[in-house]
Amino acid sequence: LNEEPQGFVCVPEIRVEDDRTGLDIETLKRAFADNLFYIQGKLGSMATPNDYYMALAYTVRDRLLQRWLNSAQTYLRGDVKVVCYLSAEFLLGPHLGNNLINLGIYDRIEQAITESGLDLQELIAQEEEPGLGNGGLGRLAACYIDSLASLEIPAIGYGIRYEFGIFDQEIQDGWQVEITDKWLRYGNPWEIARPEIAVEVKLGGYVDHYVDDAGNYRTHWIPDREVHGVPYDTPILGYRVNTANTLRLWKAEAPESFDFQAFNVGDYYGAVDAKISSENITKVLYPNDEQVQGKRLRLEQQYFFVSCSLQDMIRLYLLENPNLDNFHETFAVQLNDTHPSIGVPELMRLLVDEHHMAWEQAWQITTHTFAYTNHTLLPEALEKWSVQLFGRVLPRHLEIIYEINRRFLDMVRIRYPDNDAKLASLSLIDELGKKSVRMAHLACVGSYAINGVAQLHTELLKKDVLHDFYALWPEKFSNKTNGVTPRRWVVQNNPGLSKLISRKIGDRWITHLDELRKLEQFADDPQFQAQWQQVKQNCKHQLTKQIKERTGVVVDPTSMFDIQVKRIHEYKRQHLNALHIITLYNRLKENPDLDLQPRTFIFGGKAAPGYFMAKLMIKLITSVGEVVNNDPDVRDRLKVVFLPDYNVTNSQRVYPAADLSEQISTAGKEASGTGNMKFSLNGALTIGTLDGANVEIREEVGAENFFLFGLTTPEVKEQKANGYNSWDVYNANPGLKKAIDMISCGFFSHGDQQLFKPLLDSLLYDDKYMLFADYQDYIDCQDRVGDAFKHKDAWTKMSILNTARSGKFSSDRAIREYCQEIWQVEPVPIELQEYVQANA
Ligand code: B1N
Repeated sequence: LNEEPQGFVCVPEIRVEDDRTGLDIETLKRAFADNLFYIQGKLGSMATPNDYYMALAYTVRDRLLQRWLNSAQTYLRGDVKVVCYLSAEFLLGPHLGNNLINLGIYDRIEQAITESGLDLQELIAQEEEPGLGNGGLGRLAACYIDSLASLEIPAIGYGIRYEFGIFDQEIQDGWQVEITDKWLRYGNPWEIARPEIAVEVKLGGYVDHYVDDAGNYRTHWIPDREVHGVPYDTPILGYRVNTANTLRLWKAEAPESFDFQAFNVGDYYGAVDAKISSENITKVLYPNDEQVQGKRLRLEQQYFFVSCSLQDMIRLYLLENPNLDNFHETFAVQLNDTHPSIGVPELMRLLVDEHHMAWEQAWQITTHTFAYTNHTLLPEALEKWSVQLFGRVLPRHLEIIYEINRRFLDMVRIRYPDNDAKLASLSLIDELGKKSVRMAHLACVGSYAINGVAQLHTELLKKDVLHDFYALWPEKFSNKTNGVTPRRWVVQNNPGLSKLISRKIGDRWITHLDELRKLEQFADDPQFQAQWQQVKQNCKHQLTKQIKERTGVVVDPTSMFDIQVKRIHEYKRQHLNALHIITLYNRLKENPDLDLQPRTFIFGGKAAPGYFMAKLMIKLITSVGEVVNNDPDVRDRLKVVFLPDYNVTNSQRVYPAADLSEQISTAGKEASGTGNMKFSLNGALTIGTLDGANVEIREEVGAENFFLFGLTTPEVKEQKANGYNSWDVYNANPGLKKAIDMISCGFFSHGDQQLFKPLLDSLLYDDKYMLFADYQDYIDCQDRVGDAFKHKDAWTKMSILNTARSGKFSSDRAIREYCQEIWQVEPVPIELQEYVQANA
């Protein structure tokens, strides 16, 4: 035993685990070099920046694993309640920077990397972000899993591992062009595949009903297809805690048995086709934000990930319990919109058909398991599936839905005797026109809690879209105003501001965002104001550089940065913003010596590929930019920039640099918004309507620190009822008329009078989103913004107060409310034991 093999050096004071878990700089450097060699298979002389990134990512992942395994072991104890967040989208953004911050080793890694002769920022920039979501809804899921871990709540995020996430956007000739997002091209160091716990998912076919030998009614679903669901796990580390939860994303694969069967009958190509068609299910994210298309593959995606997830929960539960009687006491399952609402009949099927539970008991469990968050009131976003399609993909679930509906409507009949209208309006089945399943109704009936995502939105849900359900079960309804994680959206994306804040009030604000209030006392302090301005100015310089690199446009970093970044949608009204730009441009043309506050208008956002009007809005913005940016009369006082490929990575550079945040949707249309919160936290002032969470932001920061304009929700309704006519508004408002006429006569389109006609026609003859009704008020309000910006100190004070008073919009606050009022879960702190088992 004492004999040393030749050539090996034994250094007993260095234990094996130090290289994997150690946090001192020398260990980190050694681990990094080791991973470069043994995982990437590269020497420093041949390594690419991506090799270095991968080596660093694995170095960080090693340090997560210890926390992750400790967390998983703790949760397997029987008495822990676990939140399962079911979402078709998780818009995570890059992991590396975030994990360094949450682990608390950012500075050390920076030093280790620098001492290795490399640049940390460059390595961080190598990461392809997992863009597994469209916009706010998917990003909310990502913020919520960060907060769950940071609050030490046992949680699993369940979703889909799309091979292609949201497309990359290029701008060519002013138009959006979509490029496939091959985010997995160079591998994903953050995930671990778990093929050993794959599950089977059935699709299609028919249902057999029979009586078994013991006289029980049984159901047998004979599918025409089966798909394998393979979980890929990503650890989600909380901020400065040992909790590392799991994000479990499912990938569809062909089951080998199917290939084999086909092989036996000689149909090799048939088997290959079946394999391809199985794997299609998780190929690509549907790039539609708030617009459903009713496509079969989308239904298959939803069912696939929900079935995998519920089967996984049942498997975990049965590791510790003899039967499923108290399933709902271990799992609280949140439905992120109706996309996973097929979970209601699926849990019923699993309990009744597969585990032979009586319907009544299964229904008790199901309705004590699920809670449902609604994210939109837009009629075109409410999911409905044609009964015919539904029956073809999920024949057994259609039967179960009919049975749930039969029992539900019996109850409604007792509550509202002789009221066919009530039955029709509450039914899970829409019988008008093409019969369809209403997924929001299914979610309401199958859940014990229903919530909206901002106060106004929840009130509108109760008054309009879900009014009949509210009348039936008022106790199920509550509001949970959205929030964003201060780790990514302040600490990471705005280190300058974070350091300034922490110097003044300490760093507890990072986990207790309300403490930002302590900044209020410095809002008038000239020295603090100067530091505050300096931070903002630095951020604007950085964005200026980015803009130059990515668009070629040179902007003035001392001009007001007026920013609208979000999905492109008519209800979000980016074209109202464009009309303001044209109006200012016309003023300058009429009076070239006008004393106008210089502004840089920055837009970013993707349009759904099939949403022609949204794509035309992008073309309008870029076309206006082309004219304005190149007109010598403007003398650089106005610049218009369309930042291509707006995503999490790019957005992190945008929020810190904003002076003005554009939140200008038609009142009553934006459920909450979360970008509005990120801007305000980073010290931007908002120009906004009384819509979504804008209402609450204004309440918090104070009306005097918020630029309000526009119709209210009741006023929108009233004007529409009174025969609102945008044509009349256009004719009565010379400024508006001039702007519209210029677009119409081809001023921004090299004389082409047809190009923007569809957009203009919809404004002139319909104006569903009341742009013209809000135009003048918006312009007047913008004039007040321009004046206010001239007074630097007063503006800075408002900026400080916006940050100081935005603590409410932390996702930690939101998640605490969900935990206490919906999920009934408590924190479970994780003790860090060294993973000695591995060496034992
Ligand atoms: O959800 C966000 C809110 O802050 C936004 O106001 C809201 O617009 C957004 C179907 C959606 N609602 N509905 C969607 C996304 C994809 C899809 O296929 C609907 N997104 C929202 C977070 O609450």
